[in-house]
Amino acid sequence: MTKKQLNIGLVGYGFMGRTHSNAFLQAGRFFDLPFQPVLKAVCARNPERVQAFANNWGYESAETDWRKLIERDDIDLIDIASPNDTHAEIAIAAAQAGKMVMCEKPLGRTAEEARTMVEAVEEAKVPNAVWYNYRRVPAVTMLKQMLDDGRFGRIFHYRAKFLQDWTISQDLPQGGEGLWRLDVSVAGSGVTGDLLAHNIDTAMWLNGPITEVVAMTETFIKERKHNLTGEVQAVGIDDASSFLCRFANGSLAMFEATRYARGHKALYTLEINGEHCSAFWDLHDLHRLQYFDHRDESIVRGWRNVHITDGDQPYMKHWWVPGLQIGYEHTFTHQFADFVTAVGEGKPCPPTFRDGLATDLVCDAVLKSAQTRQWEAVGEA
Ligand code: SOE
Repeated sequence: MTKKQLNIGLVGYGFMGRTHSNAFLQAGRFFDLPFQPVLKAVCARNPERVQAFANNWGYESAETDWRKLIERDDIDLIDIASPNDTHAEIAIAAAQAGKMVMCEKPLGRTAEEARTMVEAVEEAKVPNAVWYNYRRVPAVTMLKQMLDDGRFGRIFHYRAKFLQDWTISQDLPQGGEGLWRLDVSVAGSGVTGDLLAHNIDTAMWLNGPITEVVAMTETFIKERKHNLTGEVQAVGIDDASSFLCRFANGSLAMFEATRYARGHKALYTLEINGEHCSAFWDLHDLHRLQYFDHRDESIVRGWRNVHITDGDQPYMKHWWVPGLQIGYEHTFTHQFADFVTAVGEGKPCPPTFRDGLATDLVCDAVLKSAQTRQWEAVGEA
């Protein structure tokens, strides 16, 4: 029997447009989905380049105006992979047109913006999700299962960081394609919304809500030439952002993100310490979970280095044979496969827009605390 189609309209063809397109192509090949994903159209402003992207990835058509994409009757799902300042307008229009919506992180540039997006998808009752892909690294998903099983007992500490080094040069301009992450009017914030948001999303998924934060941020390079105006302009983003916080479950945490950690390209690590167990995970070694269980027999007690490639570990039965690894791109495939499966079952697929709002609320509290130099409460999603 041929499956009903799920017709996708992608907005944006940068790095994230590629990760999402790859997921759309792979998900139905490796997972038994209730619908057949179809790459119906891709939309971006430059007509030649959007057509070239469509040809390369197999999109049936190309558009240059996202409003026209949303008006099309043959599109079921709008996927937003364009810069942060476009998320809200596109998502709200898509929801109002009755389309399912998936959106790159962070959901909004601010929690206020994110809330308008939540209201739109919830009012329209359309399936929605935010691409916080790191939840779907098999080792991270397995850690979630182990925590939910209660193995760790009471949780005392959580620790996470995300370090990069690509903005250290004073000569790097801000703004425009590829560099909009440095332009605060487009991005909303710097590493807080771009990197810490990943840490926060995973942390709240694993360990529950964050209730209050105290933070510090720094902008190391205060002025950069703007690619669009050609003028040297003040830099409004945070280059580094660190915070302490409390979770609702009583545990304490430390988070740190920067783009000024020479030698680190995408060093996302997390650690959780509970009454019985601890675990540590590192994106640069993403298929491994370091795990310690104090209840092990004392003479052999120690850190286990678990290689997550076996069929009974999350997602792995869909891939190769035990022992063979998968990578970064698979996290997007997992998220899309889960999303399509949930649509088939009429269930939400976390992280939903409301979960994305919860992360934006923590980001807002972090940025506020860095200004006030006080503890700040996190608002309710
Ligand atoms: C920034 O360099 C970036 O590409 C983020 O925008 C992504 O969300 C992160 O996964 C990798 O780093």
